[in-house]
Amino acid sequence: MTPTRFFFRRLVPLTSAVLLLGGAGAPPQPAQGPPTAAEARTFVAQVNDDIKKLTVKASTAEWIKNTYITDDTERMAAAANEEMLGYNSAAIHAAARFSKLNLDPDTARMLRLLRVSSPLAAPGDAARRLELTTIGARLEGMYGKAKACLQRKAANGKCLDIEELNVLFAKSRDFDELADAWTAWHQSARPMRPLYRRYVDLANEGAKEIDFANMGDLWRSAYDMPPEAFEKDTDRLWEQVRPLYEELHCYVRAQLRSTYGNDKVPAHGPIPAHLLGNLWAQEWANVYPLVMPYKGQPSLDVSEALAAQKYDSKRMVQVGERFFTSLGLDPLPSTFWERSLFVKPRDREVVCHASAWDVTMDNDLRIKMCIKPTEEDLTTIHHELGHNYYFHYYYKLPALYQQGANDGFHEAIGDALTLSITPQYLKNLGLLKTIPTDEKGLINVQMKDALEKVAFLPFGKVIDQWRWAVFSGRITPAHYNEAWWQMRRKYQGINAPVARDEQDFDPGAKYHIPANVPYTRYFLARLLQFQFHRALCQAAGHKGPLHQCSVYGNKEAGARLRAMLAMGASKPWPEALAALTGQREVDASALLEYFAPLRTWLKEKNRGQTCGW
Ligand code: X8Z
Ligand code: ZN
Repeated sequence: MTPTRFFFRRLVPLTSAVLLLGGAGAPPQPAQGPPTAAEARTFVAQVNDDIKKLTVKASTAEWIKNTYITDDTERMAAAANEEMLGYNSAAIHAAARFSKLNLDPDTARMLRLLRVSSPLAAPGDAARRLELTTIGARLEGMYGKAKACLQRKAANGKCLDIEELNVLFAKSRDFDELADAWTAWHQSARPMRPLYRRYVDLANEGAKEIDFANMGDLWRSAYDMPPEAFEKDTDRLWEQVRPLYEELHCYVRAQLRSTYGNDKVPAHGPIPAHLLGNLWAQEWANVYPLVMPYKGQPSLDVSEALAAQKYDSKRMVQVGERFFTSLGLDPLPSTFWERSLFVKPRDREVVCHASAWDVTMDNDLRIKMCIKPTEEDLTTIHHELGHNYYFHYYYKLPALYQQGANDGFHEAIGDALTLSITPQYLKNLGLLKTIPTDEKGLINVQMKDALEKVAFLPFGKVIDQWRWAVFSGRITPAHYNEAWWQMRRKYQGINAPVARDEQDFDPGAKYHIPANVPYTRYFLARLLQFQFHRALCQAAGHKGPLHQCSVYGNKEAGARLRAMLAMGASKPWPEALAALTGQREVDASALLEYFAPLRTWLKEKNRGQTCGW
């Protein structure tokens, strides 16, 4: 994802939405004489139209590039993004004329959104702008095409793509095989280093031209509060959940020690990053079999059932859609089924990293994903459909409002629903045979959930801790990799499995860095989704512990959700949050409530251990 997309309504991973510019190229010219509120309203209306046209153009080029990576499609995407970003900065400058006026709330809000809605700002100079978008398209293409060529003799020079690597990381328990695969994948990011450095310089130049200190300052300004306050808030949230993460880390490290040996996993230090069942150590559910609290309990292995029952990708997406329609939300349009990409094509390179789109900003919903019959992919399908349902319920709003309340909201919708995928629900689908009924079974389920949700929290924070410091110049190119691992150690308590140096560019091995997708959104979403879940459960009249609630089939919960989705970005996010939950702040209380049983259990298990690293 290149920057552009962000705007684009695309995906979302990106930002979502929209912005930018109009096809024709230039924003409306100022009227004669002093600016007026009426002129500002006309200006905003025109900008919304222009943005829609330019976004559709860029989004179309992006879709084609993402589903068919070639030099040509990269060039087309770079050109469309260049045009969009050029309009964007021109419109931001033109809008400065209205800054002292007393404007109606919608006009004022849309002018604020205009400044911050694109996660990429580009220089006013067209050649430098094209250089920036060309590098952006190239970086994402490099990630999409990357392969990990294994070095161990036993591997026979085999090269794996990202899908094959994910399978290896999910299943392998061979320390050396994992280290080899980890090293090979990270090797593929090395050539991105000089490109990324230039990308940062050009993007910062663009951000400064629209009066931000740097790109990080621009990103942090998109939350309806001063950027410094937002940064503080993310620290506050991390401190709320850090104790739970440290308990989980402590227990998992001890279990990995018994699997891999005391010589491989330290008693007190960071965990080697390749042992957590995931290439980036971001979610750890794949090591559940190694850390399962109680043996002899019902199996929670949904992947096995999906494969055994020969679920194909379409059927998996239908399972996801059914969750949304069970809440009374609309079925997906027929074009979704015709235009989406569900399966990795055999004859061309694509960006397999999952994303959701509304390419023509007209309910043209799609997902792009290389689906495999695994539980992880079933969860990701719900995640992506959450984006699509947001698009669906706000696509009639002005372009500048076609975004999530903030980008964390966009990421949290589908995830909130997956919190209702309880063992009982899976049993009804025929994907689990028996379900846990007692306290031991409950702790097993909570452990599996925590490996996905809690383990992710520091990862969700660290990516942009690094990027914010890179954009501000606090981390210089000479220390890109060293700083990366310092932060990974500090927040996640993990270490690189093999020696690293400044030839390496390990940040580039994670999609969102070459694709320039801001990442704090996922950190926020991990907390917001529990707040949404708690509110939906209340709406559904659920009584009892939060972790036992499923809102599947509940129309009241669906109506509440739909009302928030339909707001798009038309109101500051605390109002959207209040509309659904009654709260005006993001906080970890719902997540902590959900995991209360596991936390008590972990404390007991870790008693006597020295936790931390
Ligand atoms: O990138 C994604 C989605 C697309 S917005 C598949 N996620 C993050 C990641 O994979 O790193 C979802 C969870 C975190
Ligand atoms: Zn997403």
